[in-house]
Amino acid sequence: MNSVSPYARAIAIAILGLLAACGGGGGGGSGGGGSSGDDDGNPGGPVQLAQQNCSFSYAPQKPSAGTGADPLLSRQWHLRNEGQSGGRVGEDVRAIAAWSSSGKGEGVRLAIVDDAIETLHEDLFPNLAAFRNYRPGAAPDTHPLPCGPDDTHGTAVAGIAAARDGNGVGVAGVAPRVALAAYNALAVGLESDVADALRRGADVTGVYSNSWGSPDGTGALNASGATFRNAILDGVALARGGRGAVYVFPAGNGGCPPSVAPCSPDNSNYDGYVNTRGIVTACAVDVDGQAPSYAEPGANILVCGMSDPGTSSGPRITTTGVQNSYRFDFSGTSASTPMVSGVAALVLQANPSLTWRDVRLILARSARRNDSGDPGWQANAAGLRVHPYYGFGVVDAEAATALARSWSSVGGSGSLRSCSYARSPNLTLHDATTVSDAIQVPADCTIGNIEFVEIGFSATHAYSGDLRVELLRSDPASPPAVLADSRTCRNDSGTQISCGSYDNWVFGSVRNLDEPAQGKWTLAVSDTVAGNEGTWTAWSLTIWGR
Ligand SMILES: [Ca+2]
Ligand SMILES: [Ca+2]
Ligand SMILES: [Ca+2]
Repeated sequence: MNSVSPYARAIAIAILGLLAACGGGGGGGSGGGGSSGDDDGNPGGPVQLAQQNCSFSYAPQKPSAGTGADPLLSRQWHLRNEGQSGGRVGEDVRAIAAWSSSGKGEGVRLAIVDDAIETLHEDLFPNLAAFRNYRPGAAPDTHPLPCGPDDTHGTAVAGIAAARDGNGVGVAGVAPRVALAAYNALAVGLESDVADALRRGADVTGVYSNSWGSPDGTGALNASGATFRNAILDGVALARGGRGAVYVFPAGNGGCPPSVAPCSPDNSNYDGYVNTRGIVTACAVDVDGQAPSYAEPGANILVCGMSDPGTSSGPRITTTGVQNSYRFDFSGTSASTPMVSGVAALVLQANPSLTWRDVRLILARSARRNDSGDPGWQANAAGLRVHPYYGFGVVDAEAATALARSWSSVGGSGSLRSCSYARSPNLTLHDATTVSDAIQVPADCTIGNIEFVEIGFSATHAYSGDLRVELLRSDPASPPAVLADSRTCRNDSGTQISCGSYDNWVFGSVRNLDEPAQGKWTLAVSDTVAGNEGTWTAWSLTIWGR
């Protein structure tokens, strides 16, 4: 069993802040961590509660769905921003516009993979289709209910994607009639629990929304395990009868606000979960359409949702809270990720025949260019504008569902092609110098439309944080992709730590979307910090597309 715990659990802690020990129920048995079969909870059956040693208690009753307007809908500026919370009118994900023209997610299943989710919440239960509890001591078919006030993250995430609309209470999710699956996979923090949840119900699940990742804000590389990556690759290849599931992950909250010094900035590509091929990596923008103070750049970032600015002022996100409550303070890329997931569900409702690759392309091509005057926006060789913090922009549910209805499928995993190359330059990395090495992709790589690029990188170095790594294309010309930047890595106490080792570290990039593969690809590596040198031993380039 791969030990996932430092990553999965700390992710939830770091991105959301509040995943503290919940007591784990009684006895610490292992009954809830199994991965046997498809024994998802059945919302139609009797309510089974397994709360032990918890400060929260629940009535074993199922809330009924009422009718009427959602009283907090007007506070959900992220669905339709009319300036009600300040900021720029129109900085939103166009969800309400999409509902009237397309639908609300009916017929699509969306799974939330998180900590405990209050499945008996009045605004979640009406959409509940399945649930599973991975908490020790809890039988697998009991509701994954929060145990105490530190256990609030999953409930907030679930409401953003999938709270019921038109039921006379609370809020509305981005896809408010989607079928919700609630998986409490971070209860223990085992990668095997996460992988189980990411495979669960795969025959009928369109979207898996994940608001967790590696520990944030250290600047260090954190690898994912093969158990995780295989779950993703199997899911895109095999789920939904071979059309594949859409896996959405957050870019992370490990950026550096100007007020923080010293700071160890993350790049989203240092997180081996969220830079995995096959997933949609979601960034966040604030009510003004600008990057929050916690934003991480990353060549792997595809599209953004809305969230808070990361400062004390500025609106946050309104969603469901624990103990049948509502909250107005949810934040980070944990909030923007379920918005992107909700839009993906609306896209699948608009056209259920779409594959996971189609959905990625539709989200990117229909995204809205926020913060449009920012010089970070640059056109790639296919003419698509892309930004290091925003990917292709903010998801636009109305434009995405419209594009989905007329989309011709590019196929699923079975028709995805790749070309792969490797080099062993063995170049010395001296201080204050840049060395580069090129791969000439020949014409026999016939990929005309790139969908994803993986760059493997190996170097021996006394302090890997000294290195800046950039991927360059000159023919055809494309803006450079910064894969890693020089930084000092630190732990939570501010003590300098290792940034990790580049032992075939795989960076991901979407920045070359729709470009042809053929041509010259150059990797440039700089050591920008005095002291500590090393050797660039090897690199590889794998181009995926059609
Ligand atoms: Ca509601
Ligand atoms: Ca991060
Ligand atoms: Ca150095």
